[in-house]
Amino acid sequence: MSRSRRNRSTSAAAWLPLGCLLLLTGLAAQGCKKAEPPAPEAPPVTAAEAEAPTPPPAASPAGEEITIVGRMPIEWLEREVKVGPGDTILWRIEKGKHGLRFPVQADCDLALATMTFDPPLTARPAGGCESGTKSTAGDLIVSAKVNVALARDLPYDCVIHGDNMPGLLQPK
Ligand SMILES: [Cu+2]
Repeated sequence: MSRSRRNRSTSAAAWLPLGCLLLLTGLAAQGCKKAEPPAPEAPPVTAAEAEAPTPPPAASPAGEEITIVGRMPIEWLEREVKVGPGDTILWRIEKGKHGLRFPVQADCDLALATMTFDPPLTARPAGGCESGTKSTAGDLIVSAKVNVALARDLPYDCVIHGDNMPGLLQPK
């Protein structure tokens, strides 16, 4: 059985060069090459389909400006805030003296890996990182441009008031 099949295919294959020769004697040497592999023309279609989903990411840069104010009695008014790539977070003073603090090193690491702080945060001797402090109403403590989506909730608190003044950034 298998032998006869082989013989058939061999004989069929033997005919192809003949067809090529016939074409070669005519104009189209390339026409013969195209006739041999019909399969290679299929992949380009899937490649074109794969290119289609790319446009959406370009639309994300239009982020929003999110303000979080520190005030007295001690609190971040916007205690839980959802943020995403393209957003800019502004920590401002309403009343009292406050600063942004990530007291846990892993949270500081996540913050620095996903956002650009202006002015830059500084390392704390006890671990984590923090901004400077401000105390005049309306003053900007620090801003953070979100570059990458958060993979989890990101807690922070206050340089002056510590964990009595908790805040939370959440992924959108
Ligand atoms: Cu505070």
